[in-house]
Amino acid sequence: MAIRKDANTLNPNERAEFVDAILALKAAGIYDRFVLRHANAIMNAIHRSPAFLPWHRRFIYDLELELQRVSGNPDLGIPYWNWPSGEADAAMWRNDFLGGNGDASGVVRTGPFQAGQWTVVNASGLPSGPLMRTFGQNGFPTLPTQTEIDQVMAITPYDSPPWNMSSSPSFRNQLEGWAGPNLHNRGHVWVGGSMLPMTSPNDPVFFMHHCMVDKIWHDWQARFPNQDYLPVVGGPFGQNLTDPMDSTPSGQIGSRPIDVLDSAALGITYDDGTTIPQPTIPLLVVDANPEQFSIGAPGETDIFQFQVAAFGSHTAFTTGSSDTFMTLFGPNNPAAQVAFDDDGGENLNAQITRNLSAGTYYLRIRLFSSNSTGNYAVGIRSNNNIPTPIPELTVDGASINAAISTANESDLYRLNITDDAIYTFQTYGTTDTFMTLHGPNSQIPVIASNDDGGVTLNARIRQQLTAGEYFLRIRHFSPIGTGFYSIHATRE
Ligand SMILES: [Cu+2]
Repeated sequence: MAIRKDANTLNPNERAEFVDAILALKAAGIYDRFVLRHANAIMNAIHRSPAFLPWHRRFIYDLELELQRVSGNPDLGIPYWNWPSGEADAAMWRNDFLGGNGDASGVVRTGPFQAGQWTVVNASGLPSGPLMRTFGQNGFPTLPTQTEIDQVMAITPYDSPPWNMSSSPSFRNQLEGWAGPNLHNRGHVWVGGSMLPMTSPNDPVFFMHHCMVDKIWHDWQARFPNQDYLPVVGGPFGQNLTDPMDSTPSGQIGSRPIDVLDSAALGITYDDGTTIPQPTIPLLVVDANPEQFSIGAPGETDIFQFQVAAFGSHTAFTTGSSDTFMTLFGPNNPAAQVAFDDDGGENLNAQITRNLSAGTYYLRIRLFSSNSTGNYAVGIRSNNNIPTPIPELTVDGASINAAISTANESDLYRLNITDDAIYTFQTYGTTDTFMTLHGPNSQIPVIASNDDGGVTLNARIRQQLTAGEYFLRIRHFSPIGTGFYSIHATRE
């Protein structure tokens, strides 16, 4: 659990622990890999765009995990540079912490990162001289004030078209500094020197600066729990909620905005006790009358949950005159996107029909335009009153050949277990299958799950089971993947 503190309030031991951990990562070559990850990312993919905040949240979080590892302290958090708490005279610029401003030619000659002890790297990773700082000399003589931070904290929505430096109204754009009082950009420019180019993580203050940016976003999320990351869809590739954020080799699975929206889930806390309260999510009852809700503020998203008791076709829909946009997540995972829709229902209403396994699902509803407000009604209906027969997989019997034929599909199998014994369930073929085992006598409780325990990318679960009815669910590891597989069950 990272505990992130105001950098200007750390005690000498905490300052030494942070500095030693940074120096250890530098000596191991790990620190410079972070510099290159930032320097070699595409400028406009990670700045001047919605992914600015989630990309940098992920970036500093990954460094924090490395700091925790080398220090042996699982609670070590990156300190945040609380801009209003002091300028060149602030405690963080002391000689036992970051060192201070550069000399007349900008060279840092004090503290642990001074010339001769710390060498910066260029975008190719080659040594390129000492750390440089020129406090307040590049057009911004002062740092952001609390009043200016509060002013940006009041802005909604998260972001808006055209999703760039001209977006307005946009919390992201003002926090980044292309509009409004200028928070993030100003910090880089105020420090100057090594903090100006894309290699700016060369100066360890970069991580404290972005920790402050991240804290402001975190506080804003707590203040506006119904304001979601935007765009969900429709923005440039790399900027939408479930896009990979960076097309360079450093941007891989796990680096989507949706993966980092909840900093509490990443184990991050702030010393002033700000945590994001978990709102209670209204429950929609399947086959009940649609319920009325409204989007009262531009950019707002309403979140609902509903329970599917048994596998079958279900339709989530809205009615009314608003142009709604709907995204469905689950089962049992509010971040696992199943489908989204804009105008699949009556007129401009959203509607999603899918075969759903048993479990809890989450529905997020917003208006297509992030600038409008309006009323709508939402409902969930089950389409098959006749239960769909679930294919039975016979232990030590024939394999069943099947396919994941569309994105997000999952196949369900029934197992009739008559003896207490160890059983093995396994897929075969070239598809990267993912398997979950549920039961006994219910499709909901998860007993085991597996991705690649079988041959190559196949899934395999070996489990002791008592007599009863069990269910196996097979999906593709990737939410958009499809392919053929066969499934087989054996008993030991
Ligand atoms: Cu950056």
